[in-house]
Amino acid sequence: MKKSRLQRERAEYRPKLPKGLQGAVKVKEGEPTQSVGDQEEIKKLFPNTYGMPLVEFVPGDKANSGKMNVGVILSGGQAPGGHNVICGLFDAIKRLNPDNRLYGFLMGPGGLVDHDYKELTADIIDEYRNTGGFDMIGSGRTKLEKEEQFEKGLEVIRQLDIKAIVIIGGDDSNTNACVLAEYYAAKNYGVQVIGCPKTIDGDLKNDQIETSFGFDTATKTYGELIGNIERDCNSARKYWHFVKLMGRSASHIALECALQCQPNICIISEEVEAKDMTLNQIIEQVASAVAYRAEQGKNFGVVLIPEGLIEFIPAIGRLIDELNDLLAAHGAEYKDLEADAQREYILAHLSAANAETFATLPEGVARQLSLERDPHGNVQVSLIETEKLVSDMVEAKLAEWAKEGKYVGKFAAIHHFFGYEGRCAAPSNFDADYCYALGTSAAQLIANGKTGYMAVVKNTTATTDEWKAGGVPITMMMNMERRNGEMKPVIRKALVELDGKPFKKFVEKRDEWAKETCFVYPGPIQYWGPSSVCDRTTRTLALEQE
Ligand code: FBP
Repeated sequence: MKKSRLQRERAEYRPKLPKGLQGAVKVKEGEPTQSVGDQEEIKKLFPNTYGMPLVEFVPGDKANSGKMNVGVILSGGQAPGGHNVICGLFDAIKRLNPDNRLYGFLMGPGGLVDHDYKELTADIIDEYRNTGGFDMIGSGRTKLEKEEQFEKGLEVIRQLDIKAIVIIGGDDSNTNACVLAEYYAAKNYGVQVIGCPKTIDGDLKNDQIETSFGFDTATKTYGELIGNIERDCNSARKYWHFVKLMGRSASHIALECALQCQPNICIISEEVEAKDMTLNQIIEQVASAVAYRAEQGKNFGVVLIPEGLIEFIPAIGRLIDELNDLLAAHGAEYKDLEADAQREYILAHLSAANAETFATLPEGVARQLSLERDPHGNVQVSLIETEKLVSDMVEAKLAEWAKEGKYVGKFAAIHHFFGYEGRCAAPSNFDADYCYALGTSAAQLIANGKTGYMAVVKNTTATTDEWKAGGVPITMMMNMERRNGEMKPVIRKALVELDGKPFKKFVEKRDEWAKETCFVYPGPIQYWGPSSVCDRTTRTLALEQE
C-alpha cells in the first residue's frame, strides 16, 4: 500500500500507555456490580456473567505468560482508532507470550459465523498503526444473536485454538458480545468474550465509560469542515448553510461541533423531545433567527442539524415506534409490494393519529421511514435528507411571513451532510492513545480470565500516564428496552443530558451566536506541536469531567 509522507511519519508515532498498563499488570477488583435497571430480569438472563466486580489494572511484578490465541472483530460503523485497538491487542498478547496469535474475523461478526478470517501478523499490524478506517479486516452489521451462529463460531474458535474473542463495537454490538459471553460461559466452553466501546456517535458512555473511541477524531474532523464553511459563509455573506451531522439518535456530535465552532443555530434532538416540540415550532425558531439576521443586513448563517432529529419530534417518534412494530410483524408480505402499495398498506394499518402524521410528511421522508430497518431494527436516519427538509420548510415559512409584510431579507440555502467524511479519519493523538490502551486492556482482561467485560480507560482528561485502565462487566450497563416489538436486555444508550454541563454551556451562549456572528474556526487536527493543541480532548469530555 503506497503511503503519503504524513502517513509514513505518523506510522512512527508510539501511542502512550497509562501507568497501569506500561509493564507487568496486577488486577484490582472492586465490589460486585448491578445492572443500571431491571436488575432481576437481567440477572435471570445472565446468570453466569451478572454481578461481577469492576476491574482496574495497576502496576504489578509478574507478567502472566500463558499461551492464548485471540480473535478480533470490528462491528458496525467505522470509527477512527479501530486499527489502534487491534495494534494494542496484538502488541500486548505478543508481549505476554510471543507464540500467541491474533486472528481477525473479516467484514464484521459475519466473519466468525462464516469462518472467514486471517491471521494478523506483525507486518500487517505495522501497516495500519495510527491509521484511520477499519480496512485491516473490514466491518459489518451482522447481528450475532442466534445459538446456531454461536455454535458455528465455536467451530472456528476450536480449530484456531482461540481462547477469547474481542468484539469492537457500539452499544448493540456490545450487548451481543455479552449475550455471546453468557452463552459460552453457560455451556462451559471456556471461550471468553470481551467488548470494546466504539462509535463516533458518542452515545456509548456512562458512569464507567467516559467516551466511546472515534468521537474525538470524528468531531474534530467535522469541526474543521464546519469552521471552513463558517469562514466561507462570513466571507461571501450570501448563503445559509444547513449542515446535517451524523450521530444516529443522540445529538452529541452536533452539540460538540456547536461548542467547537459557535454556529448561529444548532438543533438538539433531545431538547426537541423534552419540550414536546412540533416540526413547525422548530421551523419557526430557525426562520425567526434568519429573519432577525436579515434585519441586521446579515443574509447568511450556519445551522447544525443532528441526523436523528426526525425521530425525536414526538409525533414522528410515536409514528416510528408503531412503524417498527408494524414492519417487524408484517415484514415479509409488505416487502414485496410496490412503493405506492406500501404507502397504502401502512396508512391502512396505522392508528388514526399516526396515520395522520404519516400523511402530512413530505413523500421522501415518509418513504425513508417505511423502508427496511438495519439489522438492529434502527431507521436508517443517515439516508433522510433532514437538512433539506428543514431548509425547504424555513424557506416556505419566510415566504409566508413576507406575504404578511414582514421583512425577511434574501434566503439562499446550501446543504451538507457530514458523516462518512469523519468516520475513517486518521485518529487524533487522543484516539490513537485511547484505542491502543483499550486494546491493551482487552488483552489483560483475557489474560486474567475475564469474560463478559468491556475494556475501559478512565480519567481521560488527565495526562495519559494517569489514565486508569480496566474492565467493566457489560451486564452492569444493561436494562430492558423495547426493540423490534419485544422487550430485550440492552446497554442503555446515552443521549444528550439537558442538565449536563455541555448542553448548559451551549444554552448559555446560543442566543448570542444566533444574533451575532461568533464563528470559531478550529482548523485541522494536529499530530505534532504544543500539547495544548495536539492532545486537547473534546469540549464535551472536558466539560463532563470538570
Ligand atoms: P455505529 O453505532 O455502529 O458506530 O455506527 C454509527 C453510524 O456512523 C451512525 O452515525 C450512522 O447513522 C450509521 O452509523 C450509518 O450506518 P451505515 O454505515 O450502515 O451507513
